[in-house]
Amino acid sequence: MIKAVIFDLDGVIVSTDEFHYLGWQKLADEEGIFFNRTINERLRGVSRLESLEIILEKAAKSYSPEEKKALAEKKNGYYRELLKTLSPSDILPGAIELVNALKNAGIKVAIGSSSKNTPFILRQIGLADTFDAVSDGNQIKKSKPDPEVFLLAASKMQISPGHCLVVEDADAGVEAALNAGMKCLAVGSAYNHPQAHLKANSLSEVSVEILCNL
Ligand code: B16
Ligand code: MG
Repeated sequence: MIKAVIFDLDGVIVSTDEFHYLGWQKLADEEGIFFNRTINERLRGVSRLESLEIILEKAAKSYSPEEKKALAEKKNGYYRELLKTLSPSDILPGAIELVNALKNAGIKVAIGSSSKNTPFILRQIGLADTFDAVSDGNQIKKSKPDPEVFLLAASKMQISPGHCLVVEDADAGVEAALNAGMKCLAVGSAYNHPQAHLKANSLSEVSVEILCNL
């Protein structure tokens, strides 16, 4: 039985994924590194520094740890500028309705995101006080597909992993949910993940009954 639902943030609650892409594309162009949307797909759910490592696979030169840190900070600056434009109208279709329906049914709700910008994003979209727990990139050592971010969310809510369901848009996130021993609803880019327990094109299609009957 599902007692808590843990929502990924980027790509599930709000589409900050395009802003990540624009930030990385700008950085890659400045460095003369080939980058495109196909490579960008590999960055979903992955931490900032791991994302940079994927981009640097195409670099002609090698970068020192200090240079990598500076590049990651530079991209984050571009990304944060774009995040300033976010507002509640950017919440994805069906997300807020599903969160409220779950809360009304007595099911706890949490955020489980790799992003260190999670608190800022939640403030921008007006959901800073909505969730029972927030577990994010500031609080974990290992990013998805490691289960740490979801296990932390479950422990903050005092719900055992077997009673949690994760909503994810990244293959790495679906794998993190499964590694945590949780059920998973795949949306967006993770729609075709073969091991997800359920899939949906949009959260507008998902009801509390569907989730609770998993
Ligand atoms: P930041 P999620 C993830 O968010 C993004 O999908 C991923 O592309 C990004 O690299 C990661 O957050 C870290 O983000 O640079 O803001 O710390 O999907 O786990 O909510
Ligand atoms: Mg995501």
